[in-house]
Amino acid sequence: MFRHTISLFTLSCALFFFAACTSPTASPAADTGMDGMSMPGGGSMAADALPPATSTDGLFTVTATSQMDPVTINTIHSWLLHVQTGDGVDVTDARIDVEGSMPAHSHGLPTTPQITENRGNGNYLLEGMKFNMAGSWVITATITAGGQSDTAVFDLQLK
Ligand SMILES: [Cu+2]
Repeated sequence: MFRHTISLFTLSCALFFFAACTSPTASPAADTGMDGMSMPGGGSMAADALPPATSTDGLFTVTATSQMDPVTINTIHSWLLHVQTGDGVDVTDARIDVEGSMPAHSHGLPTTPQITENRGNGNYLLEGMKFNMAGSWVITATITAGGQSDTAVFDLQLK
C-alpha cells in the first residue's frame, strides 16, 4: 500500500511537470486548471504587437516584426528586425545575437535563431524563431555596432 501511494505521487508529479512545460501540443482542455495559471488559448500574438525596445544603455532601438502573422506556437518562422541608434539613425552594420526564454519555466527557445540577411537600411532578417509554448517569453537582442554592444529586451505574451 505504501509503495502504491509513492508511485502514484511520483506519477502525479511527472504529469504535473509534463503539463507545465510540454503541453502546448496537447489540447487546450488539458492545459486549463492543471496548475491554476492561465494558459487558455493556443498561444498566439499579432505580428506587429511588440513596441520598439530601447536597449539597456540607450544605444539602440530595435523594432521586431514577425513575418508570420499571427505568431503561433510550434511553427518556425522569421522576424524582421530594424535597428536604429538612440538618435534614430539606421544601424546598417550591426551584429545581432538573439536569445529567448520563458523565465517562469527556466527554459529557452527550442531553436537557435540567427540573423541570415542584412537587408540594408537597418533591416535584418532573423530566421529560426519558434515558440513551443503559450505564455510569457522574453527575447533579448544583443546589438554590436561601432565597437559598442547593448541589449534590447522584448517581453511578449503568446495567449
Ligand atoms: Cu515553458
